[in-house]
Amino acid sequence: MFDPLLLELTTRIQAKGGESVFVKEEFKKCVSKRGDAFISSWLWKVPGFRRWRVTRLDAGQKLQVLNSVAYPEFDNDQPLMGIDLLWFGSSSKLVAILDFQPLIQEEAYFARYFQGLKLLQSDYPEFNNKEIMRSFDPNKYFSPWILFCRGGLAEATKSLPLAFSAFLNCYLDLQKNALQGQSHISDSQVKRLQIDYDIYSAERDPAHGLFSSYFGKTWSDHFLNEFLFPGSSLCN
Ligand code: BLA
Repeated sequence: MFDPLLLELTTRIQAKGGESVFVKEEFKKCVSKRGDAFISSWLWKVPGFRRWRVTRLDAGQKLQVLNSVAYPEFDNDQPLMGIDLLWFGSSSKLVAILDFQPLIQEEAYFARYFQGLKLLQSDYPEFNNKEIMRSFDPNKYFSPWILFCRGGLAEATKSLPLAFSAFLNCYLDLQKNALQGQSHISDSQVKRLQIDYDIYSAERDPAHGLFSSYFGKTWSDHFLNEFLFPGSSLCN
Protein backbone atom coordinates (compact mmCIF):
# COMPACT_ATOMS: atom_id res chain seq x y z
CA MET A 1 0.00 0.00 0.00
CA PHE A 2 2.71 2.50 0.96
CA ASP A 3 5.47 1.45 -1.46
CA PRO A 4 5.08 4.50 -3.72
CA LEU A 5 5.45 6.68 -0.61
CA LEU A 6 8.50 4.70 0.52
CA LEU A 7 10.02 5.24 -2.91
CA GLU A 8 9.26 8.95 -2.77
CA LEU A 9 10.79 9.25 0.70
CA THR A 10 13.92 7.35 -0.34
CA THR A 11 14.27 9.46 -3.50
CA ARG A 12 13.98 12.69 -1.50
CA ILE A 13 16.52 11.47 1.04
CA GLN A 14 18.97 10.57 -1.72
CA ALA A 15 18.38 13.88 -3.51
CA LYS A 16 19.35 15.63 -0.24
CA GLY A 17 22.68 13.76 -0.38
CA GLY A 18 21.60 10.97 1.97
CA GLU A 19 23.98 8.05 2.32
CA SER A 20 22.90 4.64 3.44
CA VAL A 21 24.26 3.61 6.86
CA PHE A 22 24.93 0.05 8.01
CA VAL A 23 21.97 -1.66 9.72
CA LYS A 24 22.52 -4.83 11.77
CA GLU A 25 21.37 -7.93 9.90
CA GLU A 26 18.88 -8.70 12.67
CA PHE A 27 17.07 -5.37 12.08
CA LYS A 28 17.63 -4.97 8.34
CA LYS A 29 15.11 -7.66 7.59
CA CYS A 30 13.23 -9.98 9.89
CA VAL A 31 10.62 -12.57 8.98
CA SER A 32 7.96 -13.59 11.50
CA LYS A 33 8.04 -17.08 12.99
CA ARG A 34 4.88 -18.01 11.08
CA GLY A 35 6.25 -16.50 7.88
CA ASP A 36 3.24 -14.20 7.56
CA ALA A 37 5.03 -10.88 8.05
CA PHE A 38 8.33 -9.25 7.36
CA ILE A 39 9.85 -6.01 8.47
CA SER A 40 12.64 -4.10 6.71
CA SER A 41 14.54 -1.07 7.90
CA TRP A 42 16.95 1.46 6.45
CA LEU A 43 19.16 4.04 8.05
CA TRP A 44 20.39 7.21 6.35
CA LYS A 45 22.91 9.90 7.09
CA VAL A 46 21.54 13.02 5.45
CA PRO A 47 23.36 16.38 5.57
CA GLY A 48 21.80 18.35 8.43
CA PHE A 49 20.46 15.23 10.14
CA ARG A 50 22.28 12.96 12.53
CA ARG A 51 19.93 10.02 11.93
CA TRP A 52 17.07 9.30 9.57
CA ARG A 53 15.43 5.92 9.89
CA VAL A 54 12.78 4.25 7.77
CA THR A 55 10.84 1.03 8.47
CA ARG A 56 8.40 -0.95 6.37
CA LEU A 57 6.25 -3.72 7.81
CA ASP A 58 4.42 -6.07 5.47
CA ALA A 59 1.90 -8.38 7.11
CA GLY A 60 -0.18 -8.77 3.95
CA GLN A 61 -3.88 -8.00 4.13
CA LYS A 62 -3.70 -7.69 7.89
CA LEU A 63 -1.36 -4.74 8.10
CA GLN A 64 1.04 -2.57 6.13
CA VAL A 65 3.17 0.06 7.85
CA LEU A 66 5.51 2.83 6.81
CA ASN A 67 7.28 4.51 9.70
CA SER A 68 10.04 7.11 9.67
CA VAL A 69 11.78 9.54 12.02
CA ALA A 70 14.36 12.20 11.11
CA TYR A 71 16.60 13.54 13.87
CA PRO A 72 18.27 16.88 13.06
CA GLU A 73 21.86 17.54 14.14
CA PHE A 74 22.22 18.73 17.73
CA ASP A 75 23.10 22.27 16.59
CA ASN A 76 19.63 22.58 15.06
CA ASP A 77 16.63 22.78 17.37
CA GLN A 78 14.04 22.19 14.63
CA PRO A 79 11.37 19.54 15.30
CA LEU A 80 11.95 15.87 14.47
CA MET A 81 10.01 14.54 11.52
CA GLY A 82 7.65 11.74 12.53
CA ILE A 83 5.65 9.58 10.15
CA ASP A 84 3.52 6.58 11.13
CA LEU A 85 1.23 5.14 8.40
CA LEU A 86 -0.84 2.01 8.97
CA TRP A 87 -3.14 0.21 6.56
CA PHE A 88 -5.38 -2.57 7.87
CA GLY A 89 -6.33 -4.23 4.57
CA SER A 90 -8.95 -6.69 5.82
CA SER A 91 -11.07 -3.86 7.21
CA SER A 92 -9.82 -1.16 4.75
CA LYS A 93 -8.77 1.14 7.57
CA LEU A 94 -6.10 3.79 7.38
CA VAL A 95 -4.36 5.36 10.37
CA ALA A 96 -2.00 8.09 9.15
CA ILE A 97 0.00 10.36 11.42
CA LEU A 98 2.50 12.93 10.17
CA ASP A 99 3.94 15.57 12.45
CA PHE A 100 6.79 17.95 13.03
CA GLN A 101 7.57 16.64 16.49
CA PRO A 102 8.44 19.67 18.64
CA LEU A 103 11.25 19.50 21.18
CA ILE A 104 9.41 21.97 23.40
CA GLN A 105 5.88 23.32 23.60
CA GLU A 106 6.47 27.07 23.52
CA GLU A 107 4.74 29.77 21.49
CA ALA A 108 7.97 31.28 20.18
CA TYR A 109 9.18 27.83 19.05
CA PHE A 110 5.87 27.12 17.33
CA ALA A 111 6.03 30.53 15.63
CA ARG A 112 9.53 29.69 14.33
CA TYR A 113 8.79 26.27 12.89
CA PHE A 114 5.10 25.58 12.40
CA GLN A 115 3.76 28.13 9.89
CA GLY A 116 4.01 25.60 7.05
CA LEU A 117 2.43 22.68 8.90
CA LYS A 118 -0.42 24.96 10.04
CA LEU A 119 -1.23 25.74 6.40
CA LEU A 120 -1.06 22.06 5.47
CA GLN A 121 -3.58 21.19 8.14
CA SER A 122 -6.03 23.64 6.60
CA ASP A 123 -5.26 22.34 3.07
CA TYR A 124 -6.00 18.73 4.07
CA PRO A 125 -9.06 18.78 6.34
CA GLU A 126 -9.34 14.97 6.29
CA PHE A 127 -6.04 14.99 8.26
CA ASN A 128 -7.52 17.27 10.85
CA ASN A 129 -9.35 14.62 12.85
CA LYS A 130 -9.64 15.73 16.42
CA GLU A 131 -8.27 12.43 17.64
CA ILE A 132 -8.02 11.46 21.27
CA MET A 133 -4.60 9.86 21.78
CA ARG A 134 -4.62 6.69 23.81
CA SER A 135 -0.94 5.89 24.22
CA PHE A 136 0.73 9.26 23.91
CA ASP A 137 0.32 12.61 25.59
CA PRO A 138 -0.66 15.01 22.75
CA ASN A 139 1.29 17.79 24.49
CA LYS A 140 4.58 15.92 24.56
CA TYR A 141 6.56 15.70 21.33
CA PHE A 142 3.40 16.22 19.25
CA SER A 143 2.28 19.52 17.77
CA PRO A 144 -1.12 21.22 17.77
CA TRP A 145 -1.06 20.92 13.94
CA ILE A 146 -0.41 17.18 13.74
CA LEU A 147 -1.80 15.63 10.54
CA PHE A 148 -3.85 12.72 11.86
CA CYS A 149 -6.31 10.77 9.73
CA ARG A 150 -8.39 7.73 10.52
CA GLY A 151 -9.96 6.90 7.17
CA GLY A 152 -10.50 4.32 4.46
CA LEU A 153 -9.42 3.51 0.92
CA ALA A 154 -10.21 6.96 -0.50
CA GLU A 155 -8.02 8.72 2.08
CA ALA A 156 -5.25 6.14 1.65
CA THR A 157 -5.10 6.31 -2.14
CA LYS A 158 -6.14 9.89 -2.90
CA SER A 159 -5.51 12.30 -0.04
CA LEU A 160 -2.53 10.63 1.59
CA PRO A 161 -0.12 10.73 -1.39
CA LEU A 162 -0.79 14.47 -1.82
CA ALA A 163 -0.52 15.25 1.88
CA PHE A 164 2.62 13.10 2.16
CA SER A 165 4.47 14.99 -0.61
CA ALA A 166 3.39 18.37 0.71
CA PHE A 167 4.44 17.35 4.23
CA LEU A 168 7.91 16.22 3.11
CA ASN A 169 8.46 19.43 1.14
CA CYS A 170 7.37 21.51 4.06
CA TYR A 171 9.63 19.67 6.52
CA LEU A 172 12.65 19.90 4.24
CA ASP A 173 12.01 23.64 3.89
CA LEU A 174 12.57 24.04 7.64
CA GLN A 175 16.25 23.45 7.18
CA LYS A 176 16.58 26.64 5.19
CA ASN A 177 15.48 28.50 8.31
CA ALA A 178 17.90 26.49 10.42
CA LEU A 179 20.71 27.57 8.09
CA GLN A 180 19.69 31.17 8.68
CA GLY A 181 20.67 30.79 12.32
CA GLN A 182 17.22 30.23 13.77
CA SER A 183 18.28 27.63 16.30
CA HIS A 184 17.82 29.04 19.82
CA ILE A 185 18.16 25.99 22.08
CA SER A 186 21.73 25.01 23.01
CA ASP A 187 23.31 21.91 21.45
CA SER A 188 23.47 20.12 24.80
CA GLN A 189 19.81 20.84 25.50
CA VAL A 190 18.77 19.64 21.99
CA LYS A 191 20.74 16.46 22.63
CA ARG A 192 19.01 15.95 25.99
CA LEU A 193 15.56 16.55 24.45
CA GLN A 194 16.17 14.20 21.51
CA ILE A 195 17.31 11.46 23.90
CA ASP A 196 14.28 12.10 26.09
CA TYR A 197 12.11 11.74 22.95
CA ASP A 198 13.58 8.27 22.42
CA ILE A 199 13.05 7.25 26.05
CA TYR A 200 9.47 8.52 26.05
CA SER A 201 8.62 6.97 22.66
CA ALA A 202 10.13 3.58 23.54
CA GLU A 203 7.96 3.49 26.67
CA ARG A 204 4.74 4.46 24.90
CA ASP A 205 4.98 3.09 21.35
CA PRO A 206 1.86 1.02 20.71
CA ALA A 207 3.88 -1.03 18.20
CA HIS A 208 5.56 -3.13 20.89
CA GLY A 209 2.68 -5.60 21.34
CA LEU A 210 2.29 -5.90 17.60
CA PHE A 211 6.00 -6.55 17.03
CA SER A 212 6.07 -9.11 19.83
CA SER A 213 3.16 -11.03 18.34
CA TYR A 214 4.97 -11.35 15.01
CA PHE A 215 8.66 -11.42 15.89
CA GLY A 216 8.81 -12.41 19.59
CA LYS A 217 9.41 -10.27 22.66
CA THR A 218 13.21 -10.47 22.66
CA TRP A 219 13.57 -9.24 19.09
CA SER A 220 10.97 -6.52 19.69
CA ASP A 221 12.73 -5.23 22.81
CA HIS A 222 16.02 -5.05 20.89
CA PHE A 223 14.43 -3.42 17.85
CA LEU A 224 12.66 -0.75 19.90
CA ASN A 225 15.59 0.10 22.16
CA GLU A 226 18.46 -0.26 19.69
CA PHE A 227 17.02 0.70 16.30
CA LEU A 228 13.79 2.68 16.62
CA PHE A 229 14.74 4.66 19.73
CA PRO A 230 18.45 4.12 20.45
CA GLY A 231 18.56 7.03 22.93
CA SER A 232 16.37 4.91 25.20
CA SER A 233 19.14 2.37 25.82
CA LEU A 234 21.82 4.94 26.70
CA CYS A 235 20.59 5.05 30.30
CA ASN A 236 20.26 1.28 30.76
C1 BLA B 1 -0.54 4.67 16.72
N1 BLA B 1 1.22 3.15 15.78
C2 BLA B 1 0.00 3.41 16.37
C3 BLA B 1 -0.70 2.19 16.57
C4 BLA B 1 0.11 1.17 16.11
C5 BLA B 1 1.29 1.77 15.62
C6 BLA B 1 -0.21 -0.31 16.09
C7 BLA B 1 -2.09 2.07 17.16
C8 BLA B 1 -3.09 2.11 16.00
C9 BLA B 1 -4.41 2.70 16.38
O1 BLA B 1 -4.47 3.59 17.24
O2 BLA B 1 -5.40 2.31 15.75
C10 BLA B 1 2.31 1.00 15.01
N2 BLA B 1 4.32 2.32 15.32
C11 BLA B 1 3.63 1.29 14.80
C12 BLA B 1 4.54 0.46 14.05
C13 BLA B 1 5.74 1.05 14.09
C14 BLA B 1 5.61 2.19 14.93
C15 BLA B 1 4.23 -0.81 13.39
O3 BLA B 1 6.56 2.91 15.28
C16 BLA B 1 6.92 0.54 13.39
C17 BLA B 1 8.09 1.10 13.35
N3 BLA B 1 4.31 6.83 15.98
C18 BLA B 1 5.57 6.81 15.53
C19 BLA B 1 5.91 8.10 15.06
C20 BLA B 1 4.83 8.91 15.25
C21 BLA B 1 3.79 8.09 15.82
C22 BLA B 1 7.23 8.45 14.49
O4 BLA B 1 6.30 5.82 15.55
C23 BLA B 1 4.76 10.33 14.93
C24 BLA B 1 4.11 10.82 13.91
C25 BLA B 1 2.51 8.49 16.15
N4 BLA B 1 1.26 6.35 16.27
C26 BLA B 1 1.42 7.66 16.52
C27 BLA B 1 0.26 8.16 17.20
C28 BLA B 1 -0.61 7.08 17.35
C29 BLA B 1 0.04 5.94 16.77
C30 BLA B 1 0.02 9.60 17.63
C31 BLA B 1 -1.96 7.08 18.01
C32 BLA B 1 -1.67 6.63 19.42
C33 BLA B 1 -2.64 7.04 20.47
O5 BLA B 1 -3.86 6.91 20.24
O6 BLA B 1 -2.15 7.48 21.54
